[in-house]
Amino acid sequence: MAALPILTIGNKNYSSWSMRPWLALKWAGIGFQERIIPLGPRGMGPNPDIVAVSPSGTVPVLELPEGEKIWDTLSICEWAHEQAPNAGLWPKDSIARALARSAVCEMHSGFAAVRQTFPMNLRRIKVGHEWSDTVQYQVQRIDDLLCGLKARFGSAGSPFIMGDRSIVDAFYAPVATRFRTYQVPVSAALQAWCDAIFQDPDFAAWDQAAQLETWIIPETDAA
Ligand SMILES: N[C@@H](CCC(=O)N[C@@H](CS)C(=O)NCC(=O)O)C(=O)O
Repeated sequence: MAALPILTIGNKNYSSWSMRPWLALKWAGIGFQERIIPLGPRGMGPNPDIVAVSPSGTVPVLELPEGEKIWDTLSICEWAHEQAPNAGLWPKDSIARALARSAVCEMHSGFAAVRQTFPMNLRRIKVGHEWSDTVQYQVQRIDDLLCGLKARFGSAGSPFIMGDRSIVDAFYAPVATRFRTYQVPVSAALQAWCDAIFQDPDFAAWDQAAQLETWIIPETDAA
């Protein structure tokens, strides 16, 4: 059997960047092995176990059988699309694809307030969490962005943003879990998309594994 690429990820409970390419690879039907390196508390400095396998010192990183390493979430998703161009990770229409990429890049380089105030923590439900106007503005932006794309480019029979399960869904799936964890109210349309993510079998497998992990980052659990 041909050697498989190895995706190194952080704890499934906490590592939002790791979840994204893991979903994209699953959705594209690309076989891979998985290696988990538990993340330490924030501010601890470079993790030597991650530095040993990842040029950027961050996870996720995908190591191809010939030894090449792809060390960024979006690059791994792009590689997955190139391996399986008919899987629907990007839409076929060029305008739809350009706007889908814009949404993905907006998450890749933005929404810092949402990410900081709502650290991903799949095992947790926190009632009474508070957030700033800036965070609320970003929550509304995410709601408008995803629902607007779905209204324009979604398909009637599918709950996903661009019709097929795409890199947009993969990039925003961790946000759906943040809204669940911190009980953030969203529009009915966005909630329907969040519920579709939670019911997706690949997401559910990740979530279940996260629930069973025993590593704990106390700082994130206390946030
Ligand atoms: N821009 C990077 C960000 C990846 C990232 O920040 N990963 C975090 C975990 S979610 C990490 O590896 N942190 C290093 C550490 O916790 O030691 C990407 O898109 O892959």
